[in-house]
Amino acid sequence: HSASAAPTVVNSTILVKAGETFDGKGQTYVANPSTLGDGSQAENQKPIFRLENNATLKNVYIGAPAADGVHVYGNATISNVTWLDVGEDALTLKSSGTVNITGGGAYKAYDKVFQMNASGTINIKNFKANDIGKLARQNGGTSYTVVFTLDNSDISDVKDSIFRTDSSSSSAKITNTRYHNMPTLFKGFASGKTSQS
Ligand code: DGU
Ligand code: CA
Ligand code: CA
Ligand code: CA
Repeated sequence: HSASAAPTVVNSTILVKAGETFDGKGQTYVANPSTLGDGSQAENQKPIFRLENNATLKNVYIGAPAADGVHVYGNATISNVTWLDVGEDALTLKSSGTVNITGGGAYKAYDKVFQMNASGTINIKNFKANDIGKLARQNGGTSYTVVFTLDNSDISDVKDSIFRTDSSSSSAKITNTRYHNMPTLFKGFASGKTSQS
């Protein structure tokens, strides 16, 4: 992963409207720490991008500080988006939908990369992650259903797990993925709700 020259400093959240596409064309975006957040573990930071239903975000690098990354309301397509240094977290599903993440990667996430705060599906494919706490986490203590999938990816130096939930109805499937230095793939899932091949 490498990024282009001078980053664009984002002072207020960039809105990608329903059905629209934001193509960063390889540009790097960072948060203004005094308006969006400093990318620490403090909660309630603002996102750099807010995606409405069926929006697409592509060809974007998110540098430091990354504040609260990307917030998604409904379905979204995330294509070739790389978080060079994840902030509080990288992407949050804020209202139910399916998030398809293809290509790109996430690095230096003290805790979570993808945060599922609503029911739905997250499909992660052709992705790289290194030096992270968890790849995806359903919001702690919630019982709605989340479907997690990971395919053809490369995940390394993980502190906790790839997928974590507290919900007995959530499920996770990992296929064709390489790992290095990771304690466990799945945490909190009911028996029969996970698979790996
Ligand atoms: O439980 O809801 O970490 O969206 C406390 C909060 C916490 C969320 C989550 C997030 O789980 O703020 O960043
Ligand atoms: Ca959080
Ligand atoms: Ca970080
Ligand atoms: Ca967050």
